[in-house]
Amino acid sequence: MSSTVSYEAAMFSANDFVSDPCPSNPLDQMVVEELRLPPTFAWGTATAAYQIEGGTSQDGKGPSIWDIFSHIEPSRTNGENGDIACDHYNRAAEDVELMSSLGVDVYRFSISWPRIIPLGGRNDPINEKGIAFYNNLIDQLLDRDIEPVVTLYHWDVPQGLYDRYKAFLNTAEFQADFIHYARLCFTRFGDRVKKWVTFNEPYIISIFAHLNGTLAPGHCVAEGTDTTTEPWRVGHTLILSHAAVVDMYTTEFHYSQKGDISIVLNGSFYEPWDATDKVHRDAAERRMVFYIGWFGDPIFLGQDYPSEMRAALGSRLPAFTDKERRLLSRTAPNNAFYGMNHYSTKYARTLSEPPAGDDWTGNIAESSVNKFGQEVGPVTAVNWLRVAPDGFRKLLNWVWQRYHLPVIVTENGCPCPGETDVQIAVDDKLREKYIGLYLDAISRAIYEDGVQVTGYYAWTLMDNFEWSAGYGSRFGIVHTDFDTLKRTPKNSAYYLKATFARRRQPAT
Ligand code: GBH
Repeated sequence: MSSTVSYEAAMFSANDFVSDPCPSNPLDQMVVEELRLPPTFAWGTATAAYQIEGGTSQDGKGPSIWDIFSHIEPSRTNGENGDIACDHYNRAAEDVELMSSLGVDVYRFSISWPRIIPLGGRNDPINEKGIAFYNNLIDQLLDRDIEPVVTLYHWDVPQGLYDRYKAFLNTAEFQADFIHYARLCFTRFGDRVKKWVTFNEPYIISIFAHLNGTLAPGHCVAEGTDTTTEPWRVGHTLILSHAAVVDMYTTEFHYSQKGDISIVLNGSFYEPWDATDKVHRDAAERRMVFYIGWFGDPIFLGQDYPSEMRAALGSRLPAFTDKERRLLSRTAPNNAFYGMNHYSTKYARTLSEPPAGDDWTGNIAESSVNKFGQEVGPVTAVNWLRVAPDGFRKLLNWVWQRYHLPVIVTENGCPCPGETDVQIAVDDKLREKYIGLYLDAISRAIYEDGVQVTGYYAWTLMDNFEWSAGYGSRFGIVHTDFDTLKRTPKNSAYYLKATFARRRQPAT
């Protein structure tokens, strides 16, 4: 592997860059080489139901926790909500056409659970109109030779289940309802859908929704919830519900449908805040174990939680029963791929004083600047997202060495400054460069490091409802005008089409 890129020239702050990019900023020194990718490598775009669909109570859809979260206290979502979003529910045909014109191989989308089971539970009525929407979408994609990759859960649990038993906080009830919902999806869509993702980003569901409270349902200390144990209970529920659905797919559907199923884990790569000091090197490693190993070890290795977590969290971390351990060891080999959502790299440092009662990191602080004042990479339109392709390559290696599964990059992308204005948005050189560099990192991981990486899905097809940032942060390769709902491809969309054509040429 190549040595760590250093960004000593990074003299600007986030704000300087946004308003007045420095002509000699280190981004200029990062050069896209357009390295080759395998001819079979698949590229696509990704979205999530609540972020794009709108039609929030159309045709019998029930409310999800996001409908309620964004309406009860709009300050939590920049005063905005997903009532209309991109109105994809009424414009799916146009969006499929758009993807077809961009030449995507794959479209990763999520199903809105309350659209097809409005109240969510295993004894609740099914909404055939919701099912018809996804049937049409899948058929339209296949008509255009676009492979549907379907996420069962991207953060929008039916409010009905939250009201009944607090959703993820009740492991047995949630697992039973999720199995029922997943079985309905496999039965109705599995003849045509051959790649399934159970959950998008269990870490975010556990920590951001049940500890920080920045995402729905917004549990946090201020709301009076027990943040010392809730996130770990939620994580436990997610792991066991994933495993139960993999088991069910394997025994009931795989022989006839022959699809692949897995989960999507997100995570940054962590560099030590001071690479000369072992305590900080250990901290960087420990941060990834607490972030990724938390879910990856039980799900992909069929093991208990990482020992570092057991040691640090004690009884805050639930125990797996013998029966649950058998489920995990039975299902681990059936995870067909590792779904990786990845955006950026951070520094990790050990804290000298352990923080108060509910530390969830393994006693670590994160930052974008290291001990020596070096930035981990040039900033994009958001401070947490730095351009750091070497970290991406290292994370691909880390995941490959730990889990030995082919990786699909199920999300990657960035927002650029000033993108509300369509004129500025279309000229998205920063995104183009970010994508170009990250694809080079994949090429190096494949050809120089021997990591299996089989696909890349750009996050996201079009600017959409970016959760707590509302419509304020734009990750699309297509610009969305939220007044007229007009879609305008940005240059990065055409770049993706062109670069994959160049990179995937068979060797001569
Ligand atoms: C993904 O999550 C989601 O799957 C997708 O829906 C979303 O639109 C996309 O990212 C873009 O954000 O301010 O330092 O606390 C990525 C997980 C969680 C990463 C929130 C950034 C904020 C970092 N994200 N996190 S910080």
